[in-house]
Amino acid sequence: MRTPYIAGNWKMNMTPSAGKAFAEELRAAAEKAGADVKMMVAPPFVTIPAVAEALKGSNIIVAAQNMADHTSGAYTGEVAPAMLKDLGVNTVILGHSERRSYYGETDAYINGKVLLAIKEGMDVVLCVGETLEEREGGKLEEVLSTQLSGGLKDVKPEEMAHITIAYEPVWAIGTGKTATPEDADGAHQFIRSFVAKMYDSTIAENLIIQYGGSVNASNVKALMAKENIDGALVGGASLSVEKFLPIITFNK
Ligand code: G2H
Repeated sequence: MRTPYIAGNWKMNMTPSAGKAFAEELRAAAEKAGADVKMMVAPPFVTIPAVAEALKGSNIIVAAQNMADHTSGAYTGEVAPAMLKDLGVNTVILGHSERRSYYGETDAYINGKVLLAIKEGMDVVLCVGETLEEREGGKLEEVLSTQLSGGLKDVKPEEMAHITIAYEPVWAIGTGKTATPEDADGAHQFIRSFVAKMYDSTIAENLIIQYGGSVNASNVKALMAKENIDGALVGGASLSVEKFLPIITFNK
């Protein structure tokens, strides 16, 4: 049985004060509703301390949206794993398509961060997904295979318990277009079978695969009903409690 894992990726939204107020409201609403899923929010770096403080002692995980590929030193503008861990942050999203497309992150670069996060004892949400052009060109499986084998290179079988995969078709991100539950499930099934080939069937069966791309209150149930969809990485709809609460309570 895979525990549903619902995450809110705030992207470049929420100042520290807005994030604190939001986190307090979300915590109260989730507790009142008896939300029964693994929950995570990923604020921007500067908003993390305020949110971590507001969520202290709750069952909502605070994650980072990115991380440096080095532990310390002359890397202007970067944030090291130890800095995150000092704030109680032990989870990091890596390889989001916005990082890949706007900031040129390659599979090899992302892999360096994945390996560093694991070495530092952190959990990783590794994002993969194809563009519309790639999907229409019949390249879905090729793209996913490349991103998975590249991103997970040298990750040992026993470390896979620290990895969550988020499948985010680029064409569905922030566009209001969602992959149909069938399309998403097909991609998730491919990811699971690829991981079974890279590792083994037990690791693949235990792997949590989140879907991301315009998830909202109206489509979450149909997506989560699919066999291979174990959670959601939610962007836009994670920015208001009114929109996020129905997602984290989809199973109530
Ligand atoms: C995909 C997702 C969250 P949105 O990027 O990572 O964002 O739900 O706004 O499409």
